Order: sequence, then C-alpha cells, then structure tokens
Amino acid sequence: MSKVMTASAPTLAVSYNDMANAIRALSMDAVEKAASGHPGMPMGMADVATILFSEFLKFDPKHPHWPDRDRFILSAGHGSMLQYALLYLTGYADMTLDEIKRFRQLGAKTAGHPEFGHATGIETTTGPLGQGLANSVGFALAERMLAARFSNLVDHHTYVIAGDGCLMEGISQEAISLAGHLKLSKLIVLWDDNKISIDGPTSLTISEDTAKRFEASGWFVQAIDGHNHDAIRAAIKKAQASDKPSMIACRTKIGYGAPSKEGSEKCHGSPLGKDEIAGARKNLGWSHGEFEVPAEILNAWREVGARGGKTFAEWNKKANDKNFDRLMNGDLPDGWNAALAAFKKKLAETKPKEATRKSSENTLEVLTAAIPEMIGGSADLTGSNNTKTKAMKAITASDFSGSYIYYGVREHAMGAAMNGMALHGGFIPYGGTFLIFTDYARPAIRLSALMQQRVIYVMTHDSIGLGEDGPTHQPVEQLASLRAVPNLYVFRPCDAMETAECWALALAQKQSPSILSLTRQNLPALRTEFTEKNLCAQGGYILSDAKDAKVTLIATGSEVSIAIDAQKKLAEKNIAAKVVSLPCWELFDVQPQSYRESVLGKNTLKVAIEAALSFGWERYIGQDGIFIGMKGFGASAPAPDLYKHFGITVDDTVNAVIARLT
Ligand SMILES: Cc1ncc(C[n+]2csc(CCOP(=O)(O)OP(=O)(O)O)c2C)c(N)n1
Ligand SMILES: [Mg+2]
Repeated sequence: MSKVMTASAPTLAVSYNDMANAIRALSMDAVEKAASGHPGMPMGMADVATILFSEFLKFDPKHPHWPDRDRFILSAGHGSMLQYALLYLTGYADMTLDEIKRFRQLGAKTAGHPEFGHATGIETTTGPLGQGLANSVGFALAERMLAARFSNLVDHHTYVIAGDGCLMEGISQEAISLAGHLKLSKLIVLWDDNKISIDGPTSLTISEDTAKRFEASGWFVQAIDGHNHDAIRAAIKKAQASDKPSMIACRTKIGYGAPSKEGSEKCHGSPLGKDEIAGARKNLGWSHGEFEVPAEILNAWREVGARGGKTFAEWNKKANDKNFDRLMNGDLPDGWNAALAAFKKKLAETKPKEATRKSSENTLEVLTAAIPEMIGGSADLTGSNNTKTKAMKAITASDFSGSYIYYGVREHAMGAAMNGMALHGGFIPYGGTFLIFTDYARPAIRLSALMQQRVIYVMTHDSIGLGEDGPTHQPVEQLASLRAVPNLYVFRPCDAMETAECWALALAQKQSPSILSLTRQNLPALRTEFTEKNLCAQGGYILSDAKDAKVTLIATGSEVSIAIDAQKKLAEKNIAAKVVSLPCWELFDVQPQSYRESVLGKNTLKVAIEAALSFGWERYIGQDGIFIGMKGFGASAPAPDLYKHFGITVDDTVNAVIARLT
C-alpha cells in the first residue's frame, strides 16, 4: 500500500497499511495474552476503521464527551479489540497499553465486550448482536432532534460497524426499517461483510440479498472491497452526501493476514496461537515485538487523534448555551417539582377514579410541559398507552422539532433506540407498549439497566385486569422477571396520586431505567390527601393503619383497593388489619430495616395481593404468609369475572385470613 496523500488527510509519515497493521497486531497479541477473545473481526475491519478514523470521524480524545462528536458504535461487540486498539492509538488518556495488556481481566477497561462507562470513547455497551445497530438509530435520531433545537451546536454523524450476526438478528430489521422511514441520513453503517460467523460460512444459514433488504427499507447501499483504502474513502464520502441512511457492505477477510485461519471461522473467537501469529506478522510485514507499536506509527495515529482538537476548540467557542449544557448533563429544569406539586394538590381535590394509564397521561401533560426534553413514544399503542400529550408533535422525516415518536410495532427497536437517545444525551426518552410485550423488548431493557440509562418504559394493561384480550396479553410472570433485573425500578402505582409520584421518582433516577406498570381498568382514588412528601419514595408505606394490627395486607397497583376493602370487612369481624401499598420493591428493599419492619409489622400475618404470580413475594410474607394472586396463565373474559374466577377478591382475601386465624 502506497503512502496515502489526499486533500482531506494531511500527509502522514507512515502508510495506512502500517496503521491498520498496528490494530491487527495489538488485537492478536491481546487476545493471545488473555487466552480468550476475538481476533478475526478486528483484523478484518482494520482497514475500514483506519480510513474512518483517519479521514472522517470527528472526535477529540482530549474531549471525549464533546457533545457534537461523531458517534462510533461497534455493534459487532465481540470485535472489542478493534475499538480498544483505536482508543489507545488515537490517544485516549485512559486507554493505556497496560489496559490493552489486561484485556478481559477483572477491573480492566478492556472488558470482553465494550462496556459503556468503562473507558471514554465507548458510546454504548455492545455484545448482544444487533443492539448496537438499533442503539445507533436512537443516536442518529437524538442528533437530528438536537440539531432541530440547537442548529449551531449539533451536526454530526453516527457510524456503526455491524457484522453478519447483527444483521441476522431480528432487531436489525426493526432498526433499519425505522431509520429508513425517518431518513436518518447521518447514520452510516459499515457492514463487515466477511461471510463468516461462528458456525462457519454464512451460506449455511442465510441466502437473502442483504443489500436489497436495506434498499427496500429506504437506505442508500454501496458494496466495496473492505481492504481497498480508496474504495472505503470514496464510499464514506458518497454515504455522507446521501439523503438516506447509508449501508456500506465492506467485503473483508476475517483474520486478515493469518496464514491458515484467514477467511475461516477458526479465527472468529479464539486466540490464533503462537505459530499463526508469527505467520501473520510475516504476511503483514509487521516485524515488531509483542504489543510493540513503533514510535513513527504510534505518532501517526496520535496525529490523527490530535486533528479534532481544532474543530473542538471552534465548537467550544460558540457553545455558551446554559440550557444546552443542562440538557447534555441530564439535569432536570427548575420548576418541574413545583408543577408536579400543584398537580398533586389538584388530584387531592378531584380524586379521579380512572385507570392508571390515564393518570399517567394526565401526569405527562404536566411533566412534558415542564420538562420539554422528555421524548415520548409508543410501539403502535399510543391511544392505549396514553403516552402522547395534547401538545406533543410527532417526529417525521422532514421535521425533527417534535417530541413524539411513532415507533411502529417495533418494541425491541424502541427499547434499543431509547437507549441510544439516552446515551447520546439531551433527551429523556419514554416509550409505551403493553406490559406483556416487555418480553419483546427485554434485551434492550436489560441493557438500559446495565448501562445505567434513564429510560422510562410505560407499560400498560398490566394484569388480567385488561380482560377480554386473554392470556396471550395478560402478564403473569413479567413483574417478577422485571423485578429480578438489577438496577431496574418497577413501579406499580395504585391510583392517580401514586402514578404522579412514581413518574417523579422515575425521572429523578438519573442512572436507572424504570418500568411503570399501569392498568387498563379504572381504579378508585385511594390517596386523597395532599402530601408535600412523595410517599412512594420509600417504595412502600402504610396507606391505612390499624391499631394493634394482627394482619398486614400488602398490595400493589390495582389490588391495593382490594386490600382497603378487605381491611374494612375484617374490621367488621374485629380483625385489625393494616394496608401497605408497595409500589416499588427496589426502593423499599433499600430502606433501613427499622423502617421496613415498622411498615410491614413484626408479628402480623402477612397477606400479599397482586394479580400476578407469587414469585418473589416470599421476601415479604415469609413461608407462612398468604398470597392472593395468580397461579398460572389468565383467561379471556371481562375483568371482574376473571378476578372472581382466579380468586383475587375482597371475599377471597377476607376468607383466607379468617381461615388462617381461626
Ligand atoms: C444476540 C447474540 N446471539 C449470539 C451471540 C454469540 N455470538 C457472538 S459473535 C457471533 C457470530 C457473529 O458473526 P459475525 O457477526 O459475522 O462476526 P464475525 O465472525 O464475522 O466476526 C455469535 C453467534 C451474541 N453475541 N449475541
Ligand atoms: Mg461475519
């Protein structure tokens, strides 16, 4: 490869070949030292990455959080060494050669797959194939939406490297379909078209024309030799000029340079071995030692890393907008709490009897006005999830100034795109579907939690209370399974007041996603007094006390009113019971033991009421408590009939208590 001199790339003292080989060598060596990892992909995509970073990517390792930097997403996260090598070579201070040598070791920034928050320059956690690609749709959307609001401060690209695996995943179709529809022209996907995955050649499993799939979804598609630097450059230039999102199929050889394993699955996910590495060094003309990058090559890379400094400085001069800084920091605006307090006062007066999905909508009317960075949406259930407020305008391909996204029936991509938006910064995304379909979005929900992103899932129709749609639509195990996810807050409010409070808590959790589990059916107002304090903040509290209580009735959401009525009936029979509303287990479980004991009661009979499976409730009711809820799947019928049929009523509760106490 000749020394490259182009107008856009100031002359470097070494060839792009040398620079790409530095990535290859570091990747081979790091994987070998760790005795695990994926050398093939970084070796195959080293050329594409070298051209992208050297000539196109707008970045500044000295200011890795520069809001207007281009975003680089390594969707094929198993190729993590590609990213780590680039971060080290271009001069990110926290990505040292020692970190590269500690690849995949405990506490290293160089985890097996790129993890958001471990090293600067890693924009999102990848590894579950397809997620990064779908995140990138959120990144690109956030960029367009911010540009519509701050045209002088935001104008950047989102580049993605995706592999065969990313594109085989179903989520890829949801994502590219949405991106094509919204004409996200600043999104550029570089497909590592190496025709190899773990089991062997992709011909084993796939025969469609991937390029045509993108084209059919409204993308601009090019196909190039991914080892030809001029072709890579020309394609990225054309992609930048397109008014559509772009996919460049980069035909590459996995494990480029490895004498016997190049082009084969054998170099996908295991160390090459000493001899193979020696052979690769010879083939590549890389005579340097293990982890050794000669000064002139490192300097050339550092020069690439230093180029963005000027652009950053120019940008920084004009960046003096306090509101922009606030948005990028994710701080809530002044006054939102006061607006919510006024709303709570109104609720205490009006005492609405309504579904909590409706309460959520009413709360959103207040919150989205006070917090305009909230970006709503729904996976084709807007009218059912009550996610769109009156003033909200839809985002379209020609107008990104709105704040509502019609995601279409694409729950998984909705979750992943919301992750991308939250990661990009500037917005607080929330999106709705039925609680049952959290299962369709679960990998994205899990990543919201793992990446500590404030993404709010508005999940309505949260039990058999949805009625006639039947067991396919009635969640029974979802609450338990969502409560099992670390760093995910599951809120199940019992009325309008609790819904407002739970929304406030979800918004205040800057480093956690939340699920709002909301009803389809109407519920009575149970919290009818105004309190300045957010009573849901401790996760659970005594909603209705009783002197010398023998029984504690603990319930969530729609079943709290059953507990309140059961309390009354038990009182008539001289059985004192108190009622605990427990809208958020995660918040309750971190309260001091003294508080939890005072709420639950020490020597009372514990009765839990929740129209879901009992899984997990043992922690509150113990082995000898009573659980009133579901034992299996639901059924199709009007909701009141189902509650009776499944034994989740006031009488069932009262009878169970009496049977136990007498
Ligand atoms: C959702 C998901 N399923 C399975 C895996 C395990 N996995 C990691 S890489 C890979 C094959 C990917 O093939 P490709 O994207 O072509 O990567 P290449 O072998 O070309 O590097 C698989 C199945 C994963 N990481 N994520
Ligand atoms: Mg492949």
